[in-house]
Amino acid sequence: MKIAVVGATGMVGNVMLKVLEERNFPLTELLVVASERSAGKTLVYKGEEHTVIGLQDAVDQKPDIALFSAGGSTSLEWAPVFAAAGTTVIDNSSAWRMDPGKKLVVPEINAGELTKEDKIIANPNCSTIQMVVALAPLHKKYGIKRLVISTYQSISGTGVKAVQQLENEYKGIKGEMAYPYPIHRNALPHCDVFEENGYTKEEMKLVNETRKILNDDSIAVTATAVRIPVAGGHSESINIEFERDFDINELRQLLHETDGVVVKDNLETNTYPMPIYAEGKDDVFVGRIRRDESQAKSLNMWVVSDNLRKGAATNTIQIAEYLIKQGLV
Ligand code: A2P
Ligand code: 11C
Repeated sequence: MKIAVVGATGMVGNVMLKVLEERNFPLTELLVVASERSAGKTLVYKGEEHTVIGLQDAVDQKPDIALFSAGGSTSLEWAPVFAAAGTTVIDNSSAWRMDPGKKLVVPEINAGELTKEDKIIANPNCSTIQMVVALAPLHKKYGIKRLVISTYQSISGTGVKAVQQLENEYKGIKGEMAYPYPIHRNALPHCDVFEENGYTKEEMKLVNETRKILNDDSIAVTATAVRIPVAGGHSESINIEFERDFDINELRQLLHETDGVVVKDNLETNTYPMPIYAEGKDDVFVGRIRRDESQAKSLNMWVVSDNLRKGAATNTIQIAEYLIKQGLV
């Protein structure tokens, strides 16, 4: 398998290289791809240096799979070029997610829909992925009617500029701002840009991507996405109203048995998921599982995961692993 990582010098690209190495991904050749700005730079994979190449050079080398994380405009322009050359693209940007002709995949849930004809496959947004991994088995068993979500998102989701802003603020240095306000000692109810309906793009990703992945447009979803000064790992408070009632112990057991989910929920020992423990791990951590006592058939839970791993790099690589295992590339 010849694999290209497009955006290899970026934050997610960097984690992709790390995750490929950790999982001993079955690659025979690795192409690290970035913009002309990075030409000549080298990146290390399994102790070996790889020189960064440009996009056209990568297309010409016809990789079997290209893992893209180089922003939406690069994906819109270049994913079809790779696909036309026979490469299967797995794209981490928002460019193709809601395209009706493209699949939006979380392997634990809907990888079974993939075929050899899928040449551009979309990877969902980080805050959506971690939520649907926990929701999918609950939807199957109890039917989700409505979701009310509040997110507490790490600055790493914004990128290098935001990490730098927080560091500067810690040190009291004036520098470039990724956000319109300080993030240190603050919480910004503002992730990604505002849309005409008063919601942010990040909030609307939670609405639209969730329905597409769970293949159910009848689910009502409303969200508030908040940026907090956490280095890595997104947290989410999720209120779920089900169609059918549940037994809380059975529901808890179902989550225990779900692939990719780790239940961390013991009030006696103050055990609950937190970003400092989720960071660097590939699982989705679920805790504070309890009945919503204000409404019938309703539940509250708290879901945390590393946004750069399961929320981005790991999910993309799991899709690639599935394609290889099923002989779809
Ligand atoms: P470069 O480092 O050369 O700018 P991040 O999301 O952390 O900002 O990273 C974005 C990634 O996408 C980087 O690897 C960046 O490369 C790459 N990238 C951005 N624009 C382009 C482009 N027009 N062509 C190729 N790669 C790009
Ligand atoms: C954030 N979810 O935390 C974003 C980052 O649509 O892929 C990823 C944006 C995207 O701000």
